[in-house]
Amino acid sequence: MPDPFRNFVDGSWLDTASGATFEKPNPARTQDLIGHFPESGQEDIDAAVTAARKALPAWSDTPAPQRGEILRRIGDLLTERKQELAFEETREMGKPFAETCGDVQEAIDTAYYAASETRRLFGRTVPSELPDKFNMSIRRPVGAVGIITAWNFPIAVPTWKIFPALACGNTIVFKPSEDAPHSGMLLTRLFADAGVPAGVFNLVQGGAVSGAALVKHPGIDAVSFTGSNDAGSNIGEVCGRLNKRLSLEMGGKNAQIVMSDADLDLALEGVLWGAFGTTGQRCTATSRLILHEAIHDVLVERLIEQVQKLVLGYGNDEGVNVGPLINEKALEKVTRYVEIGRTEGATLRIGGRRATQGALGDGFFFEPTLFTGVTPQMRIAREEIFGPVLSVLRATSYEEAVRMANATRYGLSSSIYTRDVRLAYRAMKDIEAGITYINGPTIGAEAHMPFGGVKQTGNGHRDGGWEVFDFYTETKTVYVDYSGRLQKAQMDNVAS
Ligand code: UN1
Repeated sequence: MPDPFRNFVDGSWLDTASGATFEKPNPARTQDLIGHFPESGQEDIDAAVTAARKALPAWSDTPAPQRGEILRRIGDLLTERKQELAFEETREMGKPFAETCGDVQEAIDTAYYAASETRRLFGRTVPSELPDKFNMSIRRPVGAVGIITAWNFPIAVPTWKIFPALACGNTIVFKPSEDAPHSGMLLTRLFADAGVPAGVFNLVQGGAVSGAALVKHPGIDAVSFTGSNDAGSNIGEVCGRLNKRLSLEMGGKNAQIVMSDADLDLALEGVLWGAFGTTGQRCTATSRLILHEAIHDVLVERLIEQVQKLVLGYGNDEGVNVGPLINEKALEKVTRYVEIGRTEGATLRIGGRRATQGALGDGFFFEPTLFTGVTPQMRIAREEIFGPVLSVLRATSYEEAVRMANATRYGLSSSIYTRDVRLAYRAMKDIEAGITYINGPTIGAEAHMPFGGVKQTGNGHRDGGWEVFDFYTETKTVYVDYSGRLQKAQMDNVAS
């Protein structure tokens, strides 16, 4: 029998009050049912938030380095269970085993990084205007935090949020995506085994209704969300009304630019990985390739050759490069966008259909797809598809390439391949994105670097890196007057 697929509240595995559940299949072999998972309602969310609030005083009073010790144990357990977690993650969400190993590794890196930061949660000391007075800022936890994440990095992305939140002394209610509930559950079991005290971390499973109940719950002080722009904007409205701190990490339409002087072998490898890794289902996936006209045709031909060689299949099988899409809805969406591309007048060069040969027919597989002749006005050049569809645009100059790259409402990741150091430095400032890679693909963010986007990708916060610790702490400004008398700032220190 697999582990009970329940919520985890106040240190116990619980069924929902209503008994409602949802099913989760393996997207590569839809007859393989991962399990039935709880569909949480208001009562379940209430219980989880109550537990998180109850656990808050003791956890926030625990010395930060002791919280760090628990994070280190979590890192050790993730390391021990890496293979098992990766296998189950692939079974649940489809990307190849090597990629899910990378996903777990990202969580391991984040655990050790957050653990080390618990010895470094710096405040500041600043001179006072007045004599015998000491000014400083210290960090306090924000409180009980609601964390809602997507399914495509079901181990790494939750931990980008959970580990720094715990390091800073917050307690958590976590709602994973309903497309990756098992990974959320396995992660939770590991936290419990590492000695996270009861109530400090709570898991509630479910879909949009559970998520909405969590976001608007008065006991939740801050929300961190990774997912679609539609869901994120709704969450933003609610948090705006309720004055809750909110971090949003949403869509992307990331471009790789290749200039005429680029190392073409490197650029080719980069775009293959950036566009078709994770079946294009990363918010950082390369969905536009902007080629300088001098190398356009040769690179497109070479790319088509390589795309033909990609092996589709169940990610836990040897030799598979590209897994399935996550569900039927994703399949419909990607199919629709291929139709849109055709209607808009782009040229479909390869792919464009559901893949159904042999065993692929049992899953949500889609052929890696390439459009050329794409112009910046086309919807396939502007809208997030979240699948293995790459739109190729032709540019006559660096300036035009950058204009094309910026012609989208998103601004997450970006890349330029060039050997010209001047262009590389210009691109760092000219491309409107939270992340720019020079001579690397648009994917591959590291755990200890800030991660996030500009424009409609986010709302100004960053996951990962040192900046995330600002999101999970409130600044408390402290004045210590040791003069023994009343000193009036702005009056006692300035001659009339
Ligand atoms: C995401 O797609 O939500 O940089 C995260 C990358 C990964 C993380 C992607 N390390 O592509």
